Amino acid sequence: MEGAIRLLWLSLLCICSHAGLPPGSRSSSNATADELALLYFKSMLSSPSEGLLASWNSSNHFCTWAGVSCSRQHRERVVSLLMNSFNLSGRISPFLGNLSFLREVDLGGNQLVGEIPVELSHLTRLQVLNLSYNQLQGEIPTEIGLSLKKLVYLNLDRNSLSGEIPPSLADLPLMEDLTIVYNRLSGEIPPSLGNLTNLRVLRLAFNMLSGAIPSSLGLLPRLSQNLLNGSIPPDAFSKLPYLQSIFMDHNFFHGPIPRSIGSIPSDISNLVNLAYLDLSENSFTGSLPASLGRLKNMALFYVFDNNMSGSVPMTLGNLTELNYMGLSTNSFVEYGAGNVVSTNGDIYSYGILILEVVTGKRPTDSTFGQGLSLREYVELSLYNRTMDIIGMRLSLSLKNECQDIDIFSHKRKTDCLIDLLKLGLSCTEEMPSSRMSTGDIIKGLHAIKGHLL
Ligand SMILES: *[C@@H]1O[C@H](CO)[C@@H](O)[C@H](O)[C@H]1NC(C)=O
Ligand SMILES: *[C@@H]1O[C@H](CO)[C@@H](O)[C@H](O)[C@H]1NC(C)=O
Ligand SMILES: *[C@@H]1O[C@H](CO)[C@@H](O)[C@H](O)[C@H]1NC(C)=O
Ligand SMILES: *[C@@H]1O[C@H](CO)[C@@H](O)[C@H](O)[C@H]1NC(C)=O
Ligand SMILES: *[C@@H]1O[C@H](CO)[C@@H](O)[C@H](O)[C@H]1NC(C)=O
Ligand SMILES: *[C@@H]1O[C@H](CO)[C@@H](O)[C@H](O)[C@H]1NC(C)=O
Ligand SMILES: *[C@@H]1O[C@H](CO)[C@@H](O)[C@H](O)[C@H]1NC(C)=O
Ligand SMILES: *[C@@H]1O[C@H](CO)[C@@H](O)[C@H](O)[C@H]1NC(C)=O
Ligand SMILES: *[C@@H]1O[C@H](CO)[C@@H](O)[C@H](O)[C@H]1NC(C)=O
Ligand SMILES: CC(=O)N[C@H]1CO[C@H](CO)[C@@H](O)[C@@H]1O
Repeated sequence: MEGAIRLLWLSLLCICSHAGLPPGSRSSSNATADELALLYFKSMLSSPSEGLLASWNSSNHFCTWAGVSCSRQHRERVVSLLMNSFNLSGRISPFLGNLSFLREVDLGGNQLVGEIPVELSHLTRLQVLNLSYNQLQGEIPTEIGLSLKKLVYLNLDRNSLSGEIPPSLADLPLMEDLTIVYNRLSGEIPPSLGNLTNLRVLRLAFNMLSGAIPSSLGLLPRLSQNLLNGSIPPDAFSKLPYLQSIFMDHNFFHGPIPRSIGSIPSDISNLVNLAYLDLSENSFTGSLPASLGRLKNMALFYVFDNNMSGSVPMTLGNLTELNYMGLSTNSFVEYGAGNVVSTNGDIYSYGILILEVVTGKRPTDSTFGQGLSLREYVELSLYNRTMDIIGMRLSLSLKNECQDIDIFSHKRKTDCLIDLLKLGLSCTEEMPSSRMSTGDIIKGLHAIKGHLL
């Protein structure tokens, strides 16, 4: 019965729409243009037992309707429509495009179907558009890029959008966050996206994108799990001062890691914000650039499952924020124990790296005559000569701090260094099976960091 009434009601809506009057509106001379547009917008939606849409009725001013906010200066003009997770189903009405003062539209997390109406491109004041987590289909209207010049945030995540990424999206100079993960986009990434110099987040993973990466593309954050292949252009990451994460894992990228990932002019420090660099499970070759050591904020660095070689640069020891590092399944030269390649070797290298960073010595250091290895040196001196084995640089900074900071903090730091050395020792056990697992290393590092804070 209810279904039948709904059907009748819907067909009535259609008739009304054709007549130019939205359902439930007062006589059009009374309703403002924005109220009418909202009523048209509502007429194409439904929500279980009306839900939050129940408040969209004529006994309340439309500026008080759930999700609607109006401008303070222009009283009858709607500036934001925040209806995330309102349980809305139905389609997005083209009349939404009449709400020309809108700055923010969030319809994410509903069950909307149909296409993105091209009329949204009339919303020239729009800064935020969130249509993610719906079931929208069709192409991304090119007009969005041509007209919405103020757009800063565009999220179309988890829909069923198809076609290519419109190159016009590169004409949105203020864009900071562009997310179109989990759709059915195909074709290549438009080279022009490299012009979005304010872009912090570009997420295009889980689509059907293909082709090589255009050399003009200045950044490639979070490009994980696309069907992308090609080598990364040498200057790929050079001009993106705000870039925080690069996820390019699970693709078909090959060739050397671009030098520009780590090439930061000492004063400008291009990628100084980079915290996550995941290049794992590709086919990268070549060695790790020493300049990676300049990415001071790096917390995660994964290059496992590639085909890289050479030695792991000492400079990685400069990455004081680094909590996660994955180097396994490459052909890196190991220090000390021959050149056996294995996942355990990865842990060994990491352990040696820890010992190197803390002691400030290399395994080849002349201190280790008579067959004494770096590991043995640390093992022998760990408890009674800690300050001797802690490297010059670290120990200087500890001593300096000792002068102005309380002694407990100094002791805590020394204890942490001892813990770190123990971790290094455990990772460099002769028998691979006695070495720590990656999980335990991470736990250990977290515990150490916890002590320091
Ligand atoms: C419609 O407008 C007229 C005058 O323009 C006013 O008298 C009347 O109260 C309004 N009706 C409603 C429902 O706002
Ligand atoms: C109109 O909205 C108000 C506020 O949410 C609500 O209390 C009232 O029941 C609604 N009226 C109708 C006819 O749905
Ligand atoms: C959405 O629907 C679910 C189940 O139908 C309900 O639990 C939830 O409260 C609804 N949310 C809103 C915002 O109406
Ligand atoms: C409102 O939107 C409809 C549908 O896009 C359009 O036909 C109409 O011209 C618009 N009205 C105004 C005043 O912009
Ligand atoms: C956009 O919508 C998604 C899905 O509901 C939500 O997770 C996300 O936080 C929203 N973005 C913003 C900026 O509110
Ligand atoms: C980037 O912008 C400049 C100037 O706006 C333009 O000349 C150039 O063609 C654009 N690059 C791409 C790849 O679209
Ligand atoms: C890795 O590199 C070696 C030597 O360059 C080559 O023979 C091998 O096929 C490569 N493996 C993969 C998986 O690319
Ligand atoms: C980074 O580490 C290397 C080798 O450990 C060292 O020579 C260099 O001075 C360090 N750079 C900075 C900026 O700390
Ligand atoms: C203290 O260091 C000496 C070498 O200087 C070493 O022989 C001795 O075993 C160490 N003691 C402990 C308890 O590790
Ligand atoms: C593995 C893969 O997808 N390879 C493709 C890389 O791109 C070239 C040209 O675009 C294709 O020919 C390959 O098949």
